[in-house]
Amino acid sequence: RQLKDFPDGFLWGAASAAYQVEGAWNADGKGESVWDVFTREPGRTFKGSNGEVAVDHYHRYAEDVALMAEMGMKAYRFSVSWPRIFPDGRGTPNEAGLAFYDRLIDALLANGIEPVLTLYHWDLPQALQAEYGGWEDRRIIADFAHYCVTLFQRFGGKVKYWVSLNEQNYNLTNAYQLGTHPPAVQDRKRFFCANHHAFLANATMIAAFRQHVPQGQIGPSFAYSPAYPASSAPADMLAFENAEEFTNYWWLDTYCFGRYPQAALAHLQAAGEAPDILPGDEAILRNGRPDFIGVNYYQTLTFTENSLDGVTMQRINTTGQKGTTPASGVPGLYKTAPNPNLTTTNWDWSIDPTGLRIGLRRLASRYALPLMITENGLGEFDQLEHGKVHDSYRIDYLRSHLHACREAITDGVDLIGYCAWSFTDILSWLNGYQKRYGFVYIDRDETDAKTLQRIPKDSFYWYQGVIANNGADV
Ligand code: GCO
Repeated sequence: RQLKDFPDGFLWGAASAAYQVEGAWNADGKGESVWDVFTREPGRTFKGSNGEVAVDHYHRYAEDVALMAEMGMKAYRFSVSWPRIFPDGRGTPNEAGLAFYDRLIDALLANGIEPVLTLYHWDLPQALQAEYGGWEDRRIIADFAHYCVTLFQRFGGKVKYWVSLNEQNYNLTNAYQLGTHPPAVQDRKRFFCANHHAFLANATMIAAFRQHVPQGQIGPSFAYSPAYPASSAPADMLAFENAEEFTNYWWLDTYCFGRYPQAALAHLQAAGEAPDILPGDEAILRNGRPDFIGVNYYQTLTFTENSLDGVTMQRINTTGQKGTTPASGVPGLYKTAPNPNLTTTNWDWSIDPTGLRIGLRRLASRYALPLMITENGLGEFDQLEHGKVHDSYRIDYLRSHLHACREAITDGVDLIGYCAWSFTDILSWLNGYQKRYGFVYIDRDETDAKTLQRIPKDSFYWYQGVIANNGADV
């Protein structure tokens, strides 16, 4: 069987997020985000690392865009910092904040790089968290829409691809179940309510996007870990079905069909954990169908049955010590199990390129939408040796996943782009700089910003070649 080529105009890219790269945490009128406040609390992050400087992309964006151009990148996915635009979360926009993104977007366009703009990558204005609890209050819907419409009006003429919410599933699971992201709550009812408001905010903003940017494309980025059953035993198959509904379709069905998956909703209603759904909410959700699904793919997860008094949600591995991640699950429904067929990264994430092909096929047939890989990559301890980083492990990882993309395209999946995570090394939210993902090494660590010099890794030159021949060799 002949593998299909990547389509013409395929968006070969790489990605970042404002908090993880920009630094300049209080420059030019920027307000505080929840992460600025959270990282000041002792013990929240590895060695107390924070985004005050990060990799100083705010001041070095021109140098970074020049490296993107050298690499031949066709797309750059970045996020806008909401508190840079609205220091208090709402009101009158901060012109200096908007001007920064004008400069960045214009530099990208001047180099033939398509901007892919993420509206929300977790850096909620602290003012809104303090005033009404952020995502836990319905006032967030109007405030988020106001922020988004401000960006639609300002950038709608030059940005075609927009990502609505980044990894709502992962971020809010950390924020309201694991207690590892702000506001560090552990309460399932509050978790589902915060998600419900995020869904309403997402759909409301997408409806506004239709008016303001009619020629644009918008979709969420979802942290997608396709589920596998640990065995073909019916109890494991049922656990797998439960996990698909609770860990994937809860978000994807709601984004794409405007309704919650039925078995999961019935279970939550019986448990008293369902979100408060008001009259009119369903109509709002149905009006927010995206144009594409952004897929953040790192791994598959394998599930087995879980007893009623069994395993609950567990903290994730933030140490990079292999084999330390405990099983995690919901009693009576499912829990994770090791997959003996797969190797893992130092953070215990399974390495599964075939799982990417399977996942892309599942999404394409269930939702009948184009797909864009908005993140995929390998977080590892990198070593700078004599001014070089020989990251052959990253090249292997990326090559095998791009091959899986090509196979998925041959399977008929409408895949429009691939944004590797990440372009430069970036601040990991919880892991500091020990877990690096970039094509470009940054000379700094958690406590010392050092020179912040940009040093292309071996993977940089490899990806440059992939882009130059449109992926013909993967
Ligand atoms: C980390 C994470 C992030 C996420 C990204 C999700 O180490 O902090 O891996 O980099 O992948 O922000 O969208």
